[in-house]
Amino acid sequence: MATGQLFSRTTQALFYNYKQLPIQRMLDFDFLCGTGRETPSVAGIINPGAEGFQKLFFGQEEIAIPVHSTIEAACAAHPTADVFINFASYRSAAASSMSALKQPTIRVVAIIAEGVPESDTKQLIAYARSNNKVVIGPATVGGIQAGAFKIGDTAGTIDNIVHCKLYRPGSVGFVSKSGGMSNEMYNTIARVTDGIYEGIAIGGDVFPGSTLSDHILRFNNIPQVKMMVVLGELGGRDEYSLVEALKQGKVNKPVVAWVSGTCARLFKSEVQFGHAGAKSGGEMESAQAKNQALREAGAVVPTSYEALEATIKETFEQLVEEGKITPVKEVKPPQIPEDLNSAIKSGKVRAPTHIISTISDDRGEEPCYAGVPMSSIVEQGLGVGDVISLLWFKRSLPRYCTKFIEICIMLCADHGPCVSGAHNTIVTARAGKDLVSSLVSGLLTIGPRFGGAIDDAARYFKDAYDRGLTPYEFVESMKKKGIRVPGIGHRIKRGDNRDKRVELLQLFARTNFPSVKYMEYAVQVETYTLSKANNLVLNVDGAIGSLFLDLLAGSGMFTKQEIDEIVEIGYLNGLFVLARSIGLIGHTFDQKRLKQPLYRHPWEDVLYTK
Ligand code: Q5B
Repeated sequence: MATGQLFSRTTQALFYNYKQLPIQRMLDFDFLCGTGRETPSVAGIINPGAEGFQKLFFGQEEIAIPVHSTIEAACAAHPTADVFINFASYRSAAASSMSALKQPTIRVVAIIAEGVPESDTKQLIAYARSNNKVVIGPATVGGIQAGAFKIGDTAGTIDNIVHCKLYRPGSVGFVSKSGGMSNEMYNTIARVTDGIYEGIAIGGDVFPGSTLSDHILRFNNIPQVKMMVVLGELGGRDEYSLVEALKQGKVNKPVVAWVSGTCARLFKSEVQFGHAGAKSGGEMESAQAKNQALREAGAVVPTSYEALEATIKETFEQLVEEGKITPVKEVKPPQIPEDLNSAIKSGKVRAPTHIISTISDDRGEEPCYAGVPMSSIVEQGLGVGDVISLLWFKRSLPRYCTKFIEICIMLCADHGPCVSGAHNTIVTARAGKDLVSSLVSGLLTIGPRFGGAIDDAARYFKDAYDRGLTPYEFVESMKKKGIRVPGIGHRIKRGDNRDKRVELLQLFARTNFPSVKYMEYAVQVETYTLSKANNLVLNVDGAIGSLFLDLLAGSGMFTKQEIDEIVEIGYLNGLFVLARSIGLIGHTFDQKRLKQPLYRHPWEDVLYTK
């Protein structure tokens, strides 16, 4: 890199703290710079305590930028990345900047945070000076070398960067205290010259890591920089080191300078402007005194800020006339692909969605279930049966229907530790597995034999009833096909030891349902199967399956087509799955609470045979 150059088209930075937007803006700037900027300007991200990769765009491509948990690890992984862009808060900016300065690979540190303690900044400055390193900031937006490298949010949006022609180098070196004003000046300079070669905002603190004169002296050594523009501000004495440099003849290129804050004299008392350093102290620190001193030292100083643009223009045109500047040839920057989200927002494009959902919406003030806001569910005193009717059936069912759903859930919540589901859950919990593993291991046993016969019971009972089959014809036709009647039969319940749950459901339905024709049909089937074997009772699955058919058909809330669809899709096993989850969770807690050891089935209970 030539003397004075801080950055080049191959400069890469390490970015401290993951901030998606400024990093993406740096990468977008790289792309804007065209083919000269082939590598992304951010080599790695340091996100204390986290490691991995962050996906970002480099032009149209997505790239994965490595994330490191420490500054040391990042520097070791990216030895050619010599700029450290510090987006730490003011609390940790000094410590992290010092760590970065101590890394042999780091040459430039930019500190964005405002409010870094002055004593800490002084230590950073002392360390940087004695180790030949450069600090930009604190309290800075950063800097930019046009067409080569940009720090963080410098120069604002891509539109502004294009507007200010920062995608290619011009002939002007610019340095200011204020980051906000630097954006303004990039515009001004682009209007009246061939543009910026490099721009730096040193930051508004009392003790900036590098000074206006540091950068002017550096620009003076960069052959491509033909003239310089300085924007100082009242407060502090930084501008006087530039005055000294000018007086000593250390600067041999034209310097246009303005110190803002001349209005401070209109105030009766001392005035503190936005920056910590922008405070009108004694006369020497006034904008007027500094402007005068700069003028006397040889800088071109206009009579007001309003005249600054014309002064820059005149100076530039004179250099062109003298043949010292050949204005750069205009190039057309590449178009940055627009982000899909912003393009959609502005109505420029439309994109297909990947998911369609009709049961709930959480985008508003509160989630809605099938259009009913949660607060209304709570205010109306609705229960879990109503929530199920909204989320599964997408409608508010009459109270007797939702009560029936709730009774199903209560009655199926558990049936002791010996059934398939509970057994699996208990074994899993005792194997030291977590709640979800124990729960799903139990749930996975729900199927055609255990608890998951409700849908098939509804399908077969409906088909047989609707086709007018007698119970005899129905059961025998099933037997011929070799299919066990779903909803019939139980391991422990008998004709003389009925399932209480079935009786309770039947009682509720007989009292509340307008019609129980499917249930009565199931009872007739049971009468016939019981004549064959005493365990072939209507079981809880069969009772729920047949009664839900009555609910669907009798409530007047579903069309025939909807009922067929519900039966076809198979909604009703969901009732058992939901209910039994309650019990399986209970069994998991029970085993854990009892600190039960690993389960091993006894040899005596296994028939070993050939
Ligand atoms: N046979 C439930 O069988 C069980 C027949 C049948 C015609 C039938 C069996 C069955 C249909 C599926 C069903 C839900 C496997 C049950 C539940 C939840 C639970 C569980 C709990 C809880 C029981 C003996 C003879 C054989 C068979 C014949 C049996 N079932 N014929 N239709 N449905 N049902 N499942 O006792 O001539 O001797 O060869 O598959 O509805 O899971 O509490 O435990 O809350 O957790 O093992 O209530 O009925 O009878 O297999 O020895 O058969 O009866 O063909 O005839 P078993 P098997 P044959 S509720």
